[in-house]
Amino acid sequence: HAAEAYRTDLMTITRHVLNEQSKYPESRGDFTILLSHIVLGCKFVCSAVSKAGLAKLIGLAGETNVQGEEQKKLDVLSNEVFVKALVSSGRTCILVSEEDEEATFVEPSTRGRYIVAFDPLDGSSNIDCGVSIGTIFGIYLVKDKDNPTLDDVLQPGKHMVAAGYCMYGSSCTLVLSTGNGVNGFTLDPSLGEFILTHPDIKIPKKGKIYSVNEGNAKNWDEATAKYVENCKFPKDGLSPKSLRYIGSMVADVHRTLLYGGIFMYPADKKSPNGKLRVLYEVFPMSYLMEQAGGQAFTGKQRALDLVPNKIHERSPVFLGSYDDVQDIKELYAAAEEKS
Ligand code: P6P
Repeated sequence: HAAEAYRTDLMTITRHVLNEQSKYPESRGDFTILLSHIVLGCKFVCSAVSKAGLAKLIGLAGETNVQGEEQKKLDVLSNEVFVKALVSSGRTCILVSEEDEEATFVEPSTRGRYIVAFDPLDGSSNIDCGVSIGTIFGIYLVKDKDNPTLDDVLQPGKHMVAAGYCMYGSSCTLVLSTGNGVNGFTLDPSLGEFILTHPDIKIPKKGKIYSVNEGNAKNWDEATAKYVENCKFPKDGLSPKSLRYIGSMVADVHRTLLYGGIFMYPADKKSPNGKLRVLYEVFPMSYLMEQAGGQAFTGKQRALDLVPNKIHERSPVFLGSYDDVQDIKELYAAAEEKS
């Protein structure tokens, strides 16, 4: 009966969010409408990414199509789809995209109260070899929708009202938090709906996996080097951790969220602020980790306390299982005391 009930009581992402929003009597359904447009963008990208390999096979990608137009790169195409979907939702007033140098201020006539910072297709360099890639987004509320300014965007991540990612892999999985925990939805292509498949995700308190690009080891600072050393040669006789590094943030973070462990993109001598972008990579993933019972650290402070000065600012990040991140926080604190 449970299986039958499950099949007939379809908990779609829209229904799930409506249930959550009903807890706020003042909510006017704006967030639900905004989310439905983000979901539309994810469905488009899921479809385009799954064809990308095929397109390359039949020689479409990078060539001119039947109208003689240059086939757009998938990340550019995805960005255009998300920007158009978000503007047409009538619920946004500022958009920050990894693909656009400047923030987009929506026309007053179609402006809403939400700010969306997003990476439309993170890890897109991995498309050609079939590695999972993803869309990452963070959502803020504007202070005064009649006078939106960049200050509304340059806010600490703890002011976000929602964050999520959609991973385009063996299946299309959307992981979302609106501040009451984390839920995962999987696209059922036969319905064209995201169905709740991972309710109330909690990250294990401690994990057995560390995830970092060891190729940068030469340039790491002392605390990171010490932490990775402890993962490989544990002092307390515990077994070493496994190294898993896909090189696509959404895939590495999704595995960390479900299996536990730590994902790191540390600062190094070459890039003192690391590589990952604050507004649409570090903040959304840090928000999700905290909502799932984990934590996120920049090497200096709680990631969500960081106040960005520029919309494409970078920050080092260590995120994942609470205890694993705590271990590296203690190593940074000790290094701080010595300095
Ligand atoms: P590296 C992909 O290019 C990306 O932005 C993230 O998705 C990923 O975590 C990171 O860069 C990988 O960077 O330097 O290890 O190749």
